[in-house]
Amino acid sequence: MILMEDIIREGHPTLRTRAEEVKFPLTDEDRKLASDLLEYLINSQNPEMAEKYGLRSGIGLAANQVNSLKRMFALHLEDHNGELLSFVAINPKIVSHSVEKSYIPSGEGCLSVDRQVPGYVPRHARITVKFFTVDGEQKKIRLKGLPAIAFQHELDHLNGVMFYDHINKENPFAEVPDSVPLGE
Ligand code: LHY
Ligand code: NI
Repeated sequence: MILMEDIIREGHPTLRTRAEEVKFPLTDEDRKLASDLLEYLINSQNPEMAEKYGLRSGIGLAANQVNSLKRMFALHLEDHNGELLSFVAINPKIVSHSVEKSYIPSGEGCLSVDRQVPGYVPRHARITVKFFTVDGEQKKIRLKGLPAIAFQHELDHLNGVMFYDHINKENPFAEVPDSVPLGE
C-alpha cells in the first residue's frame, strides 16, 4: 500500500515531468498502480486507517506523486448531490470547459507540498472530460464544483504543473475574472 513516505515532495523532478500515455491493455504493473492510487485515497479518508498509517487525507492522487510517469490519477470524493465519485482516470483529457471559472476560497493544498501556499487557484468551473478506465472502457462525464477542481489539479500533475503555478504572483488573492468561488 502507498504510505506518506512513498509520496514524493516538491523539488523532486518527477513532479515537473510530463507523464506518458498508458497503452492498453494495461500491464499488471499499471493495474497495480491504479488500484494502489485509489486505495490510498480510500484509506486516507478512513479515520482508523489514516491514524494507524499516518496518512494525510486526500481526494485525488496522481501517478507522478508516487514517482511514476504514467498518465493516470485517482479521485475519490462526493459530488454536490452526495454521490460518490470514485475512479481511476487513464489518459484523461478535458474536451470542453465553461468560460466561467471557479476557485476554492481557502486555496488548494497538495499531498506533495508540505506547506501552505496562500492564494486563489483559478480553475474552469465546469468541464467535460474523457478518460479510460482500467478495463479500457472510454468514459465521458461532466464535472462541476469540487470534483471539477480536483480533476484539474490532478491533470496538472500529469503535465508537470503544480497548483501554485496558477496563483497570481503580485496579489495571490486578486479577484479572478468571470469566476464564482466554490460554495456559492
Ligand atoms: N491531493 C489534494 C487533496 O487534498 C488534491 C486537492 C485538489 C486539494 C483540489 C485541494 C483541492 O486530495 C493532491 O494534492 N493530489 O495531487
Ligand atoms: Ni496535488
